[in-house]
Order: sequence, then structure tokens, then C-alpha cells
Amino acid sequence: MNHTGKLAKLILLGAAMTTISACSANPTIAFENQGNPLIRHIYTADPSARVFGDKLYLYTSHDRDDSDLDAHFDMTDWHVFSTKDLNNWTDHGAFFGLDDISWATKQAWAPDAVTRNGKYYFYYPVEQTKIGVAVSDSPTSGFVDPLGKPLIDKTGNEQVVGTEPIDPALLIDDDGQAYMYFGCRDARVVKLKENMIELDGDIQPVKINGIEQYTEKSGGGWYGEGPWVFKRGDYYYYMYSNGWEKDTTLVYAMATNPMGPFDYVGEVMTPVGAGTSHGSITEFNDKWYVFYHSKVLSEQGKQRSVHFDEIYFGKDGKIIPLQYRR
Ligand code: FUB
Repeated sequence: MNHTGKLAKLILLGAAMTTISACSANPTIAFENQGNPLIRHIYTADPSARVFGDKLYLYTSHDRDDSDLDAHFDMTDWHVFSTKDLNNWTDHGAFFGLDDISWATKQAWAPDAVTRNGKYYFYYPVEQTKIGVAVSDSPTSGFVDPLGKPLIDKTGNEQVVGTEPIDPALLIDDDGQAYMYFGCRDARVVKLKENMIELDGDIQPVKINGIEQYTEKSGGGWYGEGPWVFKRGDYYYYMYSNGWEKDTTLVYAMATNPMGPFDYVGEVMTPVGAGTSHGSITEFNDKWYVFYHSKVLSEQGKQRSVHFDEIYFGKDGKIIPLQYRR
């Protein structure tokens, strides 16, 4: 981070941050929500918001202060945050990273996590080519790699997994079936077995109707990366990034089946201008929220900051697009 960025971060933090446990390998830091961006003491991106019990957990990737900005997202670990009320937050630290994986050395990118049968499953992409899974009894620590190899691997498998199998996002449907969505440029979905660490059937393309006219340069409904699927009422919402052009943003499609086909609807929110778009939507205490990232603290697309806002739906189930204001 440059000097101006550091100064801005320190001023913004003020007295609102407390180190709870500084002697462990991962200091636990408590902080208050001071308005967007939510996370100001470190750079974070790609927020996956999950509600486990009475807490909301946020699993993020981590843009380090000392990362190589000339490299393609030089990221090495993931953080998890928790809150009971959206005002008081705890950063549980870098709870998992490349050092915990024997088969990957770079690009710890956008993750997700779910719980099932008392266990927590953390899904993460690495090296732009692989997706792994880690398991723990706690949502914030103790994750281990049960397979010792990737769950998804592009090696010799590009036709099936797509050009860049990254950005896993999980859905456990009301009937208990788990799905994993992933992919950059090529959108994919696969069912998981109940043990959550094995694929159940073939990897399939995600079909989004109504985006045929869009291209990588046009934005609109073009599928870029960062899928996120949630269910509300009768509908499955498939949110994703429409690429990396100036006006990149989060867009979405809807379906009545988690395997699709999905029908393209439009923007979830107006562009933030971060160069990448990646987020999640979840319900917490009877309200719906969208989590996303910006580059407002650093003015650097590889040193991003997580935000959140309440989001509303129309009577027809469509999202009322969030008007992003800096
Ligand atoms: O954070 C690294 C990568 O940038 C993510 O995997 C993408 O979704 C984009 O946000």
C-alpha cells in the first residue's frame, strides 16, 4: 500500500478496532461497522456471506498489503469474519491458506463455505485451475484438506471443467441436494454427495437464456466469473460478474430449477468500478443483504475492500438494483 493509502486506512480505523488475541498465530480483531467499506484494517475481496446459527460469517479472499501488484492476484490466504448484529464484527484471522495445502502454491482466490451434519466445508480455488475443499468442526478454525488433492482439476480436463475452474459457490437445496457452481468465462455446475467432498455425477454447463448477444467486451449479461446462487420463494437466483470492463458489475438470472436453465434479468447493482465484481446475497434476521467489494481505500484493483448493503425485491421476485454510491 502506498503512504496515502496507509494514512487513509489508519484515519478510517480510528479507535474502532480492538485486538482481542494478539499472541496466537492469527490475531483475532474486533471492530465496529463504520459504514462502507466494512473491512478497513486489511484489504479483502470476494465476500461469501453465510448464516450459521445466530451469526453471519463472511469468508473472504485477502489482498495483502505486500502482494506483488504486477502479478495476477497474488493472494495466499483467506480470512473469516463473524457478527451477530452487523454492527460488531470479529476478524478471526487468516484461518486457512496455501501453507495448509500440499498441492498448490499460488492464487488463493474467491472462496465459499457451507455447513452440513455439524461440519463446516470450505471451498477454495487456487492457481486458476483447481478447486479444493477443507473440513472443520468449527466455522472459524481447524480446517484440514481431507483429500490431499483437488476436488476439481483442469489438468487434461478442460472440455469438462471449462477454461478456468475458479470461484466455487455452494447451494444446499431444501431437499438436501448440494450443488457447486464455479467457472470463469465457462459457467459450470456439479452436484456433490452428502459427504460434501465428492462429486455426484457429471459437471455440466450452466445455461443462461437471453445473454446470447453479449460478449466479453460488451458487459450486459455476459458471464464472466464469481457465481453465487441462493433460493428465495420459488426462485433460484444466479448472480455473477459480467467481466472486467470499466462498467463491470454484478448481474443475475433466475430459474425454478437449481440446474437451470436460468433466464437473464439484469443488474443487481450499479457498477462499483473495482475492475472485478464478486459478491454474495443472503438473508439475515429477516432482511436481505448484498456483500461486494470496491477499491475505494486503495484506488488499486488488486487491493480491494468489502462492503455490504441491504437489498430489496419487487413483488415479482426481481431484485431492485442497488444504486452504488461512493
Ligand atoms: O480475487 C481474485 C479473483 O478476482 C476472484 O477469484 C475473482 O472472482 C475476482 O474477484
